[in-house]
Amino acid sequence: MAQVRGSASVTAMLLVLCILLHYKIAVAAKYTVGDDAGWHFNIQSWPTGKKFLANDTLVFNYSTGSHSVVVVDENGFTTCTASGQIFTSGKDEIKLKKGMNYFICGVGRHCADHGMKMAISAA
Ligand SMILES: *[C@@H]1O[C@H](CO)[C@@H](O)[C@H](O)[C@H]1NC(C)=O
Ligand SMILES: *[C@@H]1O[C@H](CO)[C@@H](O)[C@H](O)[C@H]1NC(C)=O
Ligand SMILES: [Cu+2]
Repeated sequence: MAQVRGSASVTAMLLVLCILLHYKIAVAAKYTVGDDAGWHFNIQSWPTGKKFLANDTLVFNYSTGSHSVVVVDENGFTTCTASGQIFTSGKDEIKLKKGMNYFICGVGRHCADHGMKMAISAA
């Protein structure tokens, strides 16, 4: 009898674990761009090796006025043309869309001269 109850609770635990894992996979993640260093010069390689999903949120952390975040298209990314939705709060939260997402800094020549640009592919 104890044997049966034991295996029943193991089954129940496995079931809960499966549900939790499934839930975790379905829930969108939040990333601070550049980790502790924040949104800074030469950020281009920060996304390398990370797996992003549509609806994940990026937090761009920087001191207000030093930088900005402009959501651009591929051309804006390539040519460092800051035309698109601009964020300037220093704590900007932007949700990734499925496919390619491009971000550049709109301040001075940070994009062109300091690699302050980032391309992220979200599955
Ligand atoms: C992202 O969020 C939108 C709106 O909440 C939802 O319709 C869509 O299915 C989500 N996409 C993914 C891949 O989770
Ligand atoms: C944002 O950056 C500031 C310093 O610039 C730092 O103190 C703070 O911990 C950062 N916040 C996050 C969530 O990384
Ligand atoms: Cu900048």
